[in-house]
Amino acid sequence: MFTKNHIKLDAINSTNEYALSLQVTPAFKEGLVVTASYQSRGNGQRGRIWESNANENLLLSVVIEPNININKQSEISKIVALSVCDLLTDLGLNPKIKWPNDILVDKQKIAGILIQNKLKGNLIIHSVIGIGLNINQMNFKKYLPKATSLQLLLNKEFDIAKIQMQLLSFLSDRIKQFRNGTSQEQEYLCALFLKDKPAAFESGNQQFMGIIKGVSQSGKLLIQKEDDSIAEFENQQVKFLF
Ligand code: BT5
Repeated sequence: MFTKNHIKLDAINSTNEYALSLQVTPAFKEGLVVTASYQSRGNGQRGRIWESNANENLLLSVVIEPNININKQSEISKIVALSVCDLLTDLGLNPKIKWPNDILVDKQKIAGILIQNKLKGNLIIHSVIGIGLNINQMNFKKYLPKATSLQLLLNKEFDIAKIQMQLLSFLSDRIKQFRNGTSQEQEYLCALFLKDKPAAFESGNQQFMGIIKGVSQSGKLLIQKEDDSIAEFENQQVKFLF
């Protein structure tokens, strides 16, 4: 799926932005892969920035044509997160998905995902899936959660192009499974960070204890509160205190 149409850039503001800028061209179609050795302003969620040393990490955007209703958009982020977990598990790590879009190993962030959808009515016709995966970088700023990389965890240097190929292969497998109707919900729940564990959260300046039970169809985080009621949270409405 991601084999024919690959644009390799040395430096760019953001691979997602670059892919989106191709919307007016025939290149913007399912299978397009854009990678860069360096991003001058990599995008995170909501104006946040993804920082990465040049030539040390994977900075990747791919385009797919989901043709699914917008109310199913969280399905896309689930399969993308699972594909990153597939790669990390294959390398012998034990990754977790911190809802909605962080991939953690040992409570440290090794990858971030940014999905930007293009709609026609209620239909997602294109998704630009951006993945930043820390591979060989050894020093990071003090983020919360703390950042880590494959090399920090596994004490060896990795071939970025090879990791990229493996990740794209896991991602296309996950997309195929999704399209043939195979449920990946159980695997997602198993990989969900803090699922079924009492933990502290904050919402609207109030701290509370709760237990993550899952993610709703519409992508909201489901937390069981101390009175056993289940509360639903949108992205940004709840903070993990760990
Ligand atoms: C994300 O946002 O985690 C999504 C990051 C997606 C980056 C990829 S790179 C290729 C593609 N092209 C783009 O322009 N973007 C995508 P968010 O959850 O908002 O997390 C951003 C936060 O993570 C920052 O505010 C920092 O606190 C932290 N951070 C920044 N760089 C990091 C890194 N390399 N490793 C770990 N944490 C980092």
